[in-house]
Amino acid sequence: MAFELPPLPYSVNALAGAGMCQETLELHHGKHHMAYVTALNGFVEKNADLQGKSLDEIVAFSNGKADLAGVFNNAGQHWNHIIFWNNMSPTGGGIPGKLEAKLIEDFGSVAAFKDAMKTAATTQFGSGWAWLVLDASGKLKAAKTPNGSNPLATGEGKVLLGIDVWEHSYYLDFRNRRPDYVTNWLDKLANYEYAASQL
Ligand code: MN3
Repeated sequence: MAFELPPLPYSVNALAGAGMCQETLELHHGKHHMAYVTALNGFVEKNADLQGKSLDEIVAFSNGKADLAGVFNNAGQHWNHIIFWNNMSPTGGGIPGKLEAKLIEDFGSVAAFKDAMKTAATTQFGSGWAWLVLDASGKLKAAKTPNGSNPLATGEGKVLLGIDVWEHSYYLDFRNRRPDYVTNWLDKLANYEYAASQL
């Protein structure tokens, strides 16, 4: 069965008041994410090794294989964007008590957590992602990956939040100011209810 573009969990103009305009979402979801899904389905159609595998299995199978780099990039980006849409909310920014306590325990404070995420996001050179993950020892930490990679591929832990720092995610709203996009994302767009549900 072919992979499909999931619908956004909110309307296409729902995040405009929180710093992500309708045009950004239309292009990012309807064009960029759609292109990853279309490319992935094209690879699966031509490669029997990929057929019948789940998205997670395709990411794992193609990870590190030079001849499957295109498969990995597009499968990874499909996986990453499914999380990304669920990681945002028109009423984002509020941190549930359970998650807040864990952030304070592992980062020292909510401000230190946000600083760690901003550092990961702004030091990712070029395109990629910043992540909040729960590592194997049960500790929350900030991580970053280039291009279409993710913590599923690197084994860095279970994802609670992923911030897309490809320019297509912020250029219409914040131009070249990635730090401002990330600060706004953490303060106004982040769906911490979703993150807490993954604990
Ligand atoms: Mn993107």
